[in-house]
This record gives sequence, structure tokens and C-alpha cells, in this order.
Amino acid sequence: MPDTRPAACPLDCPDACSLEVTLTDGRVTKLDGAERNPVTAGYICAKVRRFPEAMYGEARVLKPLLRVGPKGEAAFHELSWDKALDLVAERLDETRRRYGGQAILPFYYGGSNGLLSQSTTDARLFRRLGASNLDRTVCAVPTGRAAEGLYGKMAGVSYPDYVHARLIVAWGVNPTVSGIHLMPFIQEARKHGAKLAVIDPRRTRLARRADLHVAPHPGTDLPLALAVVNLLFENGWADEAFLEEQTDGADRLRRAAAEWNPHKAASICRITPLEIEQLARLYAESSPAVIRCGWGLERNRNGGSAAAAVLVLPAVAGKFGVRGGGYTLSNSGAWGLSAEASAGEPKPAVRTVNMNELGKTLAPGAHTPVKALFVYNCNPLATMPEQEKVRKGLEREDLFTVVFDPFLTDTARYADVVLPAATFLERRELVKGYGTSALQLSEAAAAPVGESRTNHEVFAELVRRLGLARPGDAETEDEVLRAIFAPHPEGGRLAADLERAGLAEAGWGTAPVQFVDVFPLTPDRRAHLFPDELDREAPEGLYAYRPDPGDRRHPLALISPSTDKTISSSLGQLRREAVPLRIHPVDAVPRGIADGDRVRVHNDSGEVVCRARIDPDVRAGVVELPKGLWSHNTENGATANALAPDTLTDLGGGACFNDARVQVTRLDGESG
Ligand SMILES: Nc1nc2c(c(=O)[nH]1)N[C@H]1C(S)=C(S)[C@@H](COP(=O)(O)OP(=O)(O)OC[C@H]3O[C@@H](n4cnc5c(=O)[nH]c(N)nc54)[C@H](O)[C@@H]3O)O[C@H]1N2
Ligand SMILES: Nc1nc2c(c(=O)[nH]1)N[C@H]1C(S)=C(S)[C@@H](COP(=O)(O)OP(=O)(O)OC[C@H]3O[C@@H](n4cnc5c(=O)[nH]c(N)nc54)[C@H](O)[C@@H]3O)O[C@H]1N2
Ligand SMILES: [Mo]
Repeated sequence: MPDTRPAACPLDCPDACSLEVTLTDGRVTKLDGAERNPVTAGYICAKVRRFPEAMYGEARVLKPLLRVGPKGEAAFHELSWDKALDLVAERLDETRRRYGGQAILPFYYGGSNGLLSQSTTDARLFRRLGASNLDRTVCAVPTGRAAEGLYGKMAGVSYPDYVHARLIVAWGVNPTVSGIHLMPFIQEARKHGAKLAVIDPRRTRLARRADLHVAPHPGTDLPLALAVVNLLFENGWADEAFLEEQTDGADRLRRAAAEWNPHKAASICRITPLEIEQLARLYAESSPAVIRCGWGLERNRNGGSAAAAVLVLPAVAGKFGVRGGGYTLSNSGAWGLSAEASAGEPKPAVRTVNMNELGKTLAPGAHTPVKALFVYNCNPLATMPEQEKVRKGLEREDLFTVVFDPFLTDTARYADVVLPAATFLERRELVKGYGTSALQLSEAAAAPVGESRTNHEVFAELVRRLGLARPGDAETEDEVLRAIFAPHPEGGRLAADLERAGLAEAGWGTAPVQFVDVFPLTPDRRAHLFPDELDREAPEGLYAYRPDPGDRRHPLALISPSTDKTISSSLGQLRREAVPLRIHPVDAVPRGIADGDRVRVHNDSGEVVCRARIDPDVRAGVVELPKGLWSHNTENGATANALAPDTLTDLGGGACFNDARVQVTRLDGESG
């Protein structure tokens, strides 16, 4: 007899869907969207609908594993949990005694975006061990720093309010793939005559439908946005009253933008001045106008300043204060909920490792070597830059690597010990979306597959085995939850709502109007258009464009956006096919590359061997390999990450994936 149970999706996506899980004889046989959440509205993406295939699939790790062959070959023997945990505890303890706690590096990111399974009991363990801190910078840090500096992470325009907009600007974001529950609201607005502008180097499905598609060269959003700011001021389109009453820094911003006339910006962006003028005019003349700012514009050396220059637009043009006007970025900071509140342990004064520099950090001869690496909620070999450096590090014989994951990922193949993790359908999770505004408590819908265990169970057990437990520690998941809610002003109400309905709405309401219902969470509730702290942080100051130094040997910009097949690398085991490089005909022809040809995509960091797909939808000068590929998706096992530099963004030390510059060479005698 099938029965259905509620759950919520904590995977790294803005939408945080409410789910309906169907079980037959205790096994999940169907997963779909629930009606109880109006944004989920009864449907979910095709890839998560396939989650049960992964859950019971052959890449699932069923028991703890111990390496018996060379690193990378995935030759393992099964172990009991008791033996595996003893071994891990012993090796962590030995590492700490011989080399100091900082030789231990916990490595975690977006596997479960939930609040229960990260920065809670794990933080307690690693802090008490004195392990190195991890700066979790691979995503959303440059945009986050900009939003925080300007508006103190004020809550954004909610998806349903997009129906009220007369203009929707999708800037460096691809919601038909990366947050599909925004789409019905965009379509509804369009039905009522709203205009759509898309800023993206690719002609995406969304861009194809847009009234205006501006395709800047990757990494040039900063001059583009500053040129728009400049036109707003110059043409008398700025809302001087709003700037005076609700912001500061407008004069400095105006001066910084003044040098960016449309001609100068257009030549850097490789577009026409007319396109910049059209964008500025459309924005100035439409109200309500909402900007959906994404993450595609942050993954380059100018990413933080670029996001800031986009986020000032509604302030300069006076677009706040009406329903359907303003901006949406990430809402995750707006909750004010911190998983770390439950760790029961302050951050120790130890070194911090920027996760984008994993390869460098693991390199032999590093100043403070890492001797034990503990990976969970993350697949760094597939998702961090400088893949070959990461691989070399993982191959080190003197490195003890634990990978705790539900699946045998590319990273897990290099582990000394693999620990099987329960997936979100097999455990509890406190789920908050970063686009939508529902907080959800998701209970285990199905029994754990094999011997898999939850993050909390495993980290709590390691705390005990290492003799690090203390009275007052949050022992059970209930206690962890209580500790997360305790410091929050509305914690009691949120916990009660979750208890009753499994779902709670944010204190700012489901549909806040910016500068009416919510204000900047800055100390003076004003927007800071040129915040000093960001100006000090950016190497050449905020809004200072750092040009692409140019590399004649590697003239093409490689971007690696999200696709509808995976979430980062999650679910990549279900995508078995060879994945091609997309290249514009203008770049393919002089290289003698025809559709289907075998090619080598290369730079000084690495190379990818795959097929070429001629595609006029990527702009000239740009090639594309998706993010999140597994080694089985290319001929030589390397992915876009092998070509991505580990240089850092201007704000927040973020990843510069889209600063990858490559050459593409046809491999002889192998036509497609
Ligand atoms: N299906 C699916 N959904 C996902 C994910 C996934 O992997 N798959 N990942 C999730 C995660 S972790 C995140 S962070 C979000 C990311 O979601 P998005 O913000 O949509 O980010 P990306 O897919 O990286 O890039 C968005 C768009 O930016 C464009 N782009 C690339 N470089 C530039 C540039 O320099 N300027 C501009 N203006 N545009 C540029 C790309 O062509 C792409 O179409 O999505 C989440 N949702
Ligand atoms: N080339 C390129 N690479 C990129 C990007 C890009 O634009 N270009 N963007 C990046 C972005 S936006 C992001 S957010 C990062 C994400 O990078 P990662 O954080 O590495 O994300 P995933 O690839 O989804 O890997 C998450 C892993 O966690 C595991 N997991 C899931 N749930 C649990 C759990 O409950 N417990 C445990 N122990 N494990 C669990 C999953 O099975 C999966 O293997 O990748 C970045 N990588
Ligand atoms: Mo991300």
C-alpha cells in the first residue's frame, strides 16, 4: 500500500520546495512537489523527482569503507561503523597530537543547505579539536558581502510579487534552470505586459524571450552597471529625494560612475553603446521594476563590485517602496538564524583556510601542512577550482582523508575512509530557502539506506570517542534545534509554527515591500551606496574595474553555469552521457572545429578532452562547460574545474570560475 509523507528539499537551490514523498513497502517510489506551499505549487524540478533513483542507486555507499588500493581507484573493503569511527577518531587524535589541531581541515559546503546538518555538531567537534577554520567562499560570498554592505542583507522581493512588476531584470541568473519556481510569476507578469531584460553572456531560454538581452563578456558587469548608474544621474532619472532621505554615499557613487560613459563601457563589455542606453532607459521608465540578481556575475575578479553596482540601481532610480519594485538576491541572511548557535563552542583562534585554495593548501611543502582532511556535504574534486592541484593533494600518501557522503563521489574515490551518510529523505532537516520565504521542518520520510547515518549522529559520536563531550552539549537533534532557535527574537514563534504545521513564515512576512515593510539591516537603517568597509576590502577600492590582463595563448573565456541535470555535482551519478563544450561558430570555424569534433580545452592549469557542440547561443569569445560534471562526463576525467583559477574575487575571497581563460584545439583525425 503506498502512503505519502511530507518533506522539504534542502538541496542548494533558492526554492526549498515542499515535497510529497510516496512510499511503497517502505521504499520511496515517487517524489513530487506539495500543494501546501503556494510557491512550490505541486511541482518540482525533473532532477529531484529522480532523487529516489540516486537514493537506491549503485553509487550509494551502504557501509563504511576502508581503502585497500591506490588513492583514486576506489578499491575499498567494508568496515563496521564501530571500527570505522574508532579509526577516524584515532587518526584525528594522532594528527592533533603530532602536528597540532590546525593540521586537521574540515571541508564542507552545499550538500545539504539545511540548518541541522552543518555548522552544528560538526562545528563542536572541529572547534574542540582546534582544527583549521574553513572560509566557505565558493559561492555567494561576493554578492553577499555587497548586499550586506549596502543593505545589511535586507529581505528581497518575494517571488509572488514579481507579478506586480512592469519590468523584470534578470542579471546573471538563469531561473529556468536554477530556481524554476520564479518562472510562473515572471510569465504571469509578462501576460500583463511586463517587460523582461536579461543580462547574460549566453542567449538562455529566458534571454530568448526577453525584450532586451544584453550579453556582456564575462566579468564585465561592473562597467556595464556603472554606465547605467551614470546615465541615470546624467539624464535626471535619479531619485534625488530618495537618495537624500534613505541613503548615503550617493555622491561618491556618482563620481565613481562618471567616467563610465556608454562608449567606454561598451568597448570593455564587447557590446554596443546603444544596448547600454536601452537598458538604462527601460529601467528608468518602468515602474515597478524588480532586479533578480543572481550569482553568475560574481564568479570573477570584479564580482563583488559588480554585484554592488547592480544592487545600487533601485536606490538610484527610486524603485523601492512599491510592491513589485526593488531587488531579490539571497534571503538566507535575512532570517537571522544561525546553526552555529548550537555548536556550544566559540571559533578558536586558528588559521582560516579559504576553500577555493584547497589545491594550494594540500600542496606538498605547504607552510602549515594539512594531515587530515574531513570532507562532508561537499564534493571538492568536482566543485573547487584548480582540480589538478586538488587531485594531487588528495593523492598524497601522508594525507588521511575521510569522505562522509551518501554517494561514492569523485572525491570519495580518493578517501582512506568513506562513511555513508543518510540523505535528506532519511533524516530530519531544518530547511530554509534563499529565494523563498518558508522555513520547514522536514522529518525522515524513509528508513536510512544500508547503514547510513546522519551528520549529527556521526559527529556526536566522534565528539564522545575523542573525549571532547561536555555537560550542556546539545545531545539530540531536538536539543540542536532548540539551541538554533534560542538566540532568535522570534525563535519561540518559529519553533511553535514548525511543530504545528511543519512550515513557518519569516518574520518579515511572505511579501515584504522594501523600504515599506523591511528596511536595511544596517545600524542606521539607511542604504550605504559606497560603504567604507567594502572600499577598504576591495584591492583597488570598491567599484574599481580590474581589467582582464589578457592572455594571447588562451583567448577564450570559459564559463561553467548550472544546468537542469544536477545541483552543483549532486545527482551527477544519474547523468552518464559525455558532455560537450559549447562554442560559437565564429570561434569554431577558424579552429577548424565542426559540430561533434573531439577537442582539447586547455590552459596552464589543466585540460579537458571532450566533444565540441557548435552553439550560436554562447556569445563569441566565450565557451561553456557546465558546472558539476563528474569525471565520467569527459574523456579524460577532468572538468571545467581543471581550467578554473584559484584567484579570488575583489570582495569576500570568492571563487573566480568564470575568469578561466582557455584555448580550444581540435584533435586530429577525429571528426564527429
Ligand atoms: N538546476 C540547478 N539549479 C541550481 C543549481 C544547479 O547546479 N542546478 N545550483 C544552485 C546554486 S549552488 C546556485 S549558487 C544557484 C546559481 O544560480 P544562478 O545565479 O542562475 O547562477 P549560474 O547558473 O552560475 O549562472 C547564471 C547565469 O549567469 C551567466 N553568466 C556567467 N558569467 C556571467 C557574467 O560575468 N555576467 C553575467 N551577467 N552573467 C554571467 C551564465 O551564462 C548563466 O546563465 O543556483 C542553484 N540552483
Ligand atoms: N566550474 C564551476 N564549479 C563550481 C561552480 C561554478 O560556477 N563553476 N559553482 C559552485 C557553486 S555555486 C557551489 S554552491 C559549489 C557547491 O559545491 P559542493 O558543496 O561540493 O556541492 P555538491 O557538488 O552538491 O556536493 C555536495 C555533496 O554533499 C553530499 N551530501 C548531501 N547531503 C548530505 C548529508 O546530509 N550529509 C553528508 N555528509 N553529505 C551530504 C552530496 O551527496 C554531495 O556529494 O560548487 C561550485 N563549483
Ligand atoms: Mo552555489
